[in-house]
Amino acid sequence: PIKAFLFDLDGVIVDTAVYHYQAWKRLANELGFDISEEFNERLKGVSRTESLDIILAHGGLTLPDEEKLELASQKNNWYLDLVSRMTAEDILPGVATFFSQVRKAGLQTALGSVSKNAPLILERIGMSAVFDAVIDGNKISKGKPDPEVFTKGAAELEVRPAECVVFEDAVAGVEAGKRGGMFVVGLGSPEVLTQADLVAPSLDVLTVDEVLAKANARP
Ligand code: G16
Ligand code: MG
Repeated sequence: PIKAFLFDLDGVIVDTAVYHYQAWKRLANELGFDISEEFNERLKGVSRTESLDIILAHGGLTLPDEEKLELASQKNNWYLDLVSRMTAEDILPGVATFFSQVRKAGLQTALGSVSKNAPLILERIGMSAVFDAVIDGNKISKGKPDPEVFTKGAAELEVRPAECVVFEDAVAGVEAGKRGGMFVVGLGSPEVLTQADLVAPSLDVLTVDEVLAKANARP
């Protein structure tokens, strides 16, 4: 049976995905090209350095490592500027209700984010003490779609992957959960999150009982 829920941060708990997109778009524009919202799907759940590589390839640019480091830190500064203005009001609709159901159901929780800024964001939105385990970009060596961020979460909670449900909004994150051997709830569009076991537009329209029923019925 399912014992733990593992949550992605950006796009699941808060909509920082929009801030990442704004900051990357600004960087691309300064480099003389543009990125679309559709292109941005490829960046979701992907680490900062890998995201930059994908963007530079898109713009047809090859740059030396020092310059790439500078661009990545430039992007992060713009991003942090947006994050610093966040409050509990930025928590996505349905999250609070969903977490109270999670607690009532006696499930364990972990955060599984490849963001190095995850602890700061949790603090800004007042959710630092909510998770039983926090796995973020500072604790992992491989970003999504590698399953490391979720398998480490399961290990810290002392549960098996088959006892976990992952909540993800990104293609790379859904793949990470599936490769980790977990039941994956995709939050977004079924056309995009094709690998997910269950897809819903957001946590707002899901109940813990419904997720548990579907995940526990998995063959
Ligand atoms: C998030 C975002 C990605 C971002 C990555 C690294 O992952 O979805 O777009 O590139 O973190 O973030 P940072 O630059 O803050 O270290 P997740 O796993 O929370 O969706
Ligand atoms: Mg995400």
